Amino acid sequence: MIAQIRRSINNTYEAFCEDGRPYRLKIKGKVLSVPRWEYNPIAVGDYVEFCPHSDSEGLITGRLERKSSFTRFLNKVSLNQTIAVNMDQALIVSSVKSPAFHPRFIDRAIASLSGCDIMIAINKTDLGMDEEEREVELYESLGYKTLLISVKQGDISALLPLLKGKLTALIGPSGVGKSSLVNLITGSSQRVGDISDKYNRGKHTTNHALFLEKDDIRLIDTPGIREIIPPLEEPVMLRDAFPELRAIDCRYSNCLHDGEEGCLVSSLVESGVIDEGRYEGYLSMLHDLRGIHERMIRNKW
Ligand SMILES: Nc1nc2c(ncn2[C@@H]2O[C@H](COP(=O)(O)OP(=O)(O)OP(=O)(O)O)[C@@H](O)[C@H]2O)c(=O)[nH]1
Ligand SMILES: [Mg+2]
Ligand SMILES: [Zn+2]
Repeated sequence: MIAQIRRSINNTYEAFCEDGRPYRLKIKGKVLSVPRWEYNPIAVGDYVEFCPHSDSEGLITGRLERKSSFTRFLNKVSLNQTIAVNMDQALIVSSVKSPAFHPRFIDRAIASLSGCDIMIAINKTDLGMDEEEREVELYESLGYKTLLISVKQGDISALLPLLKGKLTALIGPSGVGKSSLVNLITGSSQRVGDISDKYNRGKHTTNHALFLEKDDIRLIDTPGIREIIPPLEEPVMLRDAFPELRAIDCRYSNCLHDGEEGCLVSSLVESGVIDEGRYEGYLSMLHDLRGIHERMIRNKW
């Protein structure tokens, strides 16, 4: 039988079967063959094969191929952690003022997504917007659908039609209002948290990913992430997460735009065609990725 994972807690997975019946599933020993660089074999959104041993419990025997994923590198264990999979689209949620708008987080989230469309929502517009507007225009010009919303004021009408008929993963730092948005849309009552006075950050209220739905809107709420390191992969894949860097026609098609001879990037950054903040964010991620690769080789991983 096949079921889709809705939530995972302590190696127990809540899933819904094709006929809508809920099951609690566990993984049997080491039967799942997953790449050794994966931290968690099963993520919310996964379709799994399982053997039922009652009408509500069973053992997972396999994982079906994923069409999309949100995965980051988990530094403390040096493995890729997958947070949500099989979504049609990701909604990267950011806020203004509290917590402050953080475009470099958005870039890192984009680089950690694959196989799905990406939209960006700027929440808490009731707190007022000023210098953030320029950044929002930048993402629009790069081809990302960008929405200004205020969950507090119930102002999400531009967003709602874009969620219909789709599975959408909500991704963003702690405290930007992901769970508040999910509650508003689905009528659920997940816990929402305060913003710390000292750090102007959320308090990591949601602690695991969760699948919720209302009518034909299906959502995956995820825990706020402080630090995203894109997953361990080829550096050129990181470059390709930046549409403006992917499009540069340098002498070598695999040019990483990091000081290579004949690379065109520096003149494009200087003339303002490419946003300097995004480019520097890219270099910082490239640097992270190279450091991780070197550490892996040194440790004969
Ligand atoms: N001013 C304002 N506050 C909002 C808005 N939306 C949510 N909040 C508040 O922001 C705080 C954090 O909201 P949450 O929904 O818990 O944020 P989250 O993104 O789920 O946070 P984590 O679960 O920690 O990742 C709460 O105090 C909400 O009431 C909004 O549109 N405007
Ligand atoms: Mg939350
Ligand atoms: Zn180049």
